[in-house]
Amino acid sequence: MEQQLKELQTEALAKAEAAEDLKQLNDIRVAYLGKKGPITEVLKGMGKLSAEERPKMGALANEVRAAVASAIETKQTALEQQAIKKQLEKETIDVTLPGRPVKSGNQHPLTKVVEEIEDLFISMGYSIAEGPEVETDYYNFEALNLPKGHPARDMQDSFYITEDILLRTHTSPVQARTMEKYQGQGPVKIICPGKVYRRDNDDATHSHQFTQIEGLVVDENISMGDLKGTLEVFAKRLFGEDREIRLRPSFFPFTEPSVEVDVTCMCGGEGCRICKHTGWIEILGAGMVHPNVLEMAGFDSKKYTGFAFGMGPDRIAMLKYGIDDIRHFYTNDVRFLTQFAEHE
Ligand code: FA5
Repeated sequence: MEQQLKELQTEALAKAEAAEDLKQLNDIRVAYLGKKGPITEVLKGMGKLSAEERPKMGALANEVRAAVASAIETKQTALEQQAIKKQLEKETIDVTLPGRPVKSGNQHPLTKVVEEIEDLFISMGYSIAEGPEVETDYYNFEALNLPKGHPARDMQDSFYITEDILLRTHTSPVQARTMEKYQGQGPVKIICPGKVYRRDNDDATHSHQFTQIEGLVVDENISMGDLKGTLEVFAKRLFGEDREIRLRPSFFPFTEPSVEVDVTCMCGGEGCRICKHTGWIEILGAGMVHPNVLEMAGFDSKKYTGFAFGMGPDRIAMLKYGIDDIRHFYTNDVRFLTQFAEHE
């Protein structure tokens, strides 16, 4: 029996040592130390031993169990450490590898142009005002000297929500709202950028939704000369020092006199497809604030005068970047948009 136990020990230790993974090792543990294992089997024969030998064999059996258990435990620790090492090796980070570039978006060309125009006017002392895109008929038309039924309403085909509420057709209602807030006290010097909506048929230069930037200055002694000087600075800073502007008589019910403002084309005045061979490109509408508009907003039109202008940054961006179709701004093709990334 002693011989059998020692052989079992040698055999179990060798197998434990040779185990390649934790599963094999556990199988060995179950096989040798389990209730139905060979050591228990050997001990079943103890009954045949003399009273002297029995405790000796019992002690030996315990020693063998302890030796096998200890060998298995040692091997288990070794296998576990090996597994951790393998895992760590697999997860090693090579800090010398070059990083993968992160694809980041970029500013929309229209946002760029709007922000550039905003910065330009802020540098001239203007502040920014905002108003709602869903507007009342009163602010969009009536407060701008365009009562119901006025034929000039036809100049701006509108999306009505109810009889009195519509999507604003221009940023001019912010003029009226801002003047009201000032309660008849000048000076007012603001620009208001924002989205506007018209029932225009979409084509290369018209969109049913587009951007406008309104400008308004109200103070004592404001003249047409101030308007012209301001727009000249604006055009030269935005398009280049070599550009000129010209004012053509026009009509808006909320300004008197009214003008349309053209800037010399990038062709240098020789004439090209973009300026339709005239050498000039229209960029905005403007004029002296109509006395009726001043009065409706609570300003004394004998004391105060003002000028206002409204430009379309979509068309300005088209000119600045040489874009031939306004619809590119709204279809948002990534190939088009990424051309305006800062680093390019
Ligand atoms: C107006 O909207 C006036 N409120 C401007 C104004 C303000 C005049 C203050 C006087 C005083 P107009 O309808 O011309 O004016 O539009 C102004 C600019 O918006 C145009 O010069 C053009 O650049 C742009 N615009 C007009 N319709 C469209 C359209 N469908 N798509 C893109 N841009 C447009």
